Amino acid sequence: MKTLLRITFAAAIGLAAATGAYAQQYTKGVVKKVNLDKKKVTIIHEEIVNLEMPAMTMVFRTAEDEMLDGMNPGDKIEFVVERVNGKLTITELKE
Ligand SMILES: [Cu+2]
Repeated sequence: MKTLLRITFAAAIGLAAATGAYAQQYTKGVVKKVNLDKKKVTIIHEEIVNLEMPAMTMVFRTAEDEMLDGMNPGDKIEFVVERVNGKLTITELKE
């Protein structure tokens, strides 16, 4: 019983670590255009590893409106993008 508990605990830790690494996968990009009305930002991004997407220029939504306030064309950013309700959304941002 004790051994089984230990194995389950180790598996839980391993899963948490893997999930954390996935969520923190930052992608580099340069802001091209910010649309405050539509709450969207156009970014020239490098490869997005967690989405298996090659480098390109495209439009994203942001999880929080405040993220757009600090963005200006030409800004070099690092961001985490995930699929939220089927839409590619920036969930973490570093400037
Ligand atoms: Cu893209």
